[in-house]
Amino acid sequence: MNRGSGGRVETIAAAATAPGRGAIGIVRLSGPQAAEIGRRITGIDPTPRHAHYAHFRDAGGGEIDEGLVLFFPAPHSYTGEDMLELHTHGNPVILDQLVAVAVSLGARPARAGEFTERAFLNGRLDLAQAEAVADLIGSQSAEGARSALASLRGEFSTQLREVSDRLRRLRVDMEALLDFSEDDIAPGTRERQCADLGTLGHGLEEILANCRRGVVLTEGLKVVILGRPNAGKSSLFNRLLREARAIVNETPGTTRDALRAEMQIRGVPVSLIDTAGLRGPAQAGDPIEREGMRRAREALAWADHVLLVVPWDAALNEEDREVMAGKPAGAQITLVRSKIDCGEMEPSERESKEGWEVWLSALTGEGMELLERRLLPAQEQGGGAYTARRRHVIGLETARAHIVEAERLLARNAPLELTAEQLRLASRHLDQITGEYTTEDLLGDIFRRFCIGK
Ligand SMILES: Nc1nc2c(ncn2[C@@H]2O[C@H](COP(=O)(O)OP(=O)(O)OP(=O)(O)O)[C@@H](O)[C@H]2O)c(=O)[nH]1
Ligand SMILES: [Mg+2]
Repeated sequence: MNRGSGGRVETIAAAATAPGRGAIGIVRLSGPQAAEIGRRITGIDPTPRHAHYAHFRDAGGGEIDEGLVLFFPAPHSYTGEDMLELHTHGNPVILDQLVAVAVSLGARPARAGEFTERAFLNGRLDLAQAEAVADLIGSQSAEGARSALASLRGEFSTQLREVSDRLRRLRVDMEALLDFSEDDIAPGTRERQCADLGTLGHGLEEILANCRRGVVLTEGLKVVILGRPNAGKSSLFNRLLREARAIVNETPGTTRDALRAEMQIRGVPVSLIDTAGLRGPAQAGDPIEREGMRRAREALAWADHVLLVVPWDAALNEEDREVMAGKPAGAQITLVRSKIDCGEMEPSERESKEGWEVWLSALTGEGMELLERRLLPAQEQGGGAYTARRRHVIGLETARAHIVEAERLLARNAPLELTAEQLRLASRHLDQITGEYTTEDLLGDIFRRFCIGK
């Protein structure tokens, strides 16, 4: 990817500072010709990592600007290649001219994210760290920036590698047993391995919780309210917003459109959507209602967190199961057992076989703080927060599912090959997060979202 058609590593150039005017603007070059191009522009043979004052000239000797030139030889540079920085006055016209001169001398304009991509390809950063660079630049709050820095320093990657290493060791142990007959395996071995898997699963669970918080810090939270007609969806929407935005009425099918509102929970931006539900009272009778259902379905596909509202005294129905099955990968779901004031029940939070439940009343407001905490768990003091992406959450969830399956197989005395295969798959999904195992598509997807010069 670094190479031109001749297989040679190309030298790339781009303005590294934000577009617009400022006191200082920086053009960066990376690649084998960086030093030579720098010499042609400045007439200076720079000492590594020293700032030199220089005049910057075009190929015909015309002066463009004056400023500083810095040289960072490979491998101790951001990209791991020879890098050169030209610090000039922060005018886009000057920066464009300098990039053009560099290009006339053999460099090519860098693609979006290409500096960071090279840093990854040269082993300076792993993939999660490279993503943290973008998060650190893009973060909108001090907490967001802090957690991006933690990821950039590798705290997230280290935790992942620990789990991945333990998985690998367990798999090696297991594969070593394949050569023995069942009678030769020491008693208690399976039990011990089962327990080890359980511990691993818990470790992963913790990383996953941190990751979810990280995604929310980076991207905000998208919450979608679904449930049968009259379940109390709009009442819940209004209560969360603390204003009577949606119409509430005892007639089933009151809400026909999807309503979106923006709010904050403890400083984190939350987009909240109230819907008509997936089925509606007349079941796709009139076209307006049908459109409402379609919009509800669309909202479901977009959710980070689904609030499935079911009156406290009702059993789950087919529509509820449809919502559960339609939840996007990586999203969470909370079963809101509504209208508890009607049954004079206490607000509570519990885990059932259907998942997490919060029992509340949108009418009285009882239990709402439980729901808010469920949507956005409080950050423990000094708890290891780091930024994360949706793809990390999906990777971790998939890895966890393979570990759960491995545990199940082990407990049922299934052939060890099958268990070992589940562990191999779990490792692979973890390795995809740090980029130890990766594909061109994934890399393109990640780095093309950076801006030029990063
Ligand atoms: N007692 C009590 N009534 C509630 C509560 N929440 C909603 N209701 C009532 O239940 C009825 C339906 O409430 P909505 O919030 O409109 O329900 P919905 O799910 O949005 O209904 P549709 O939009 O028609 O699908 C209204 O009469 C509300 O006043 C609650 O917590 N307690
Ligand atoms: Mg409604």
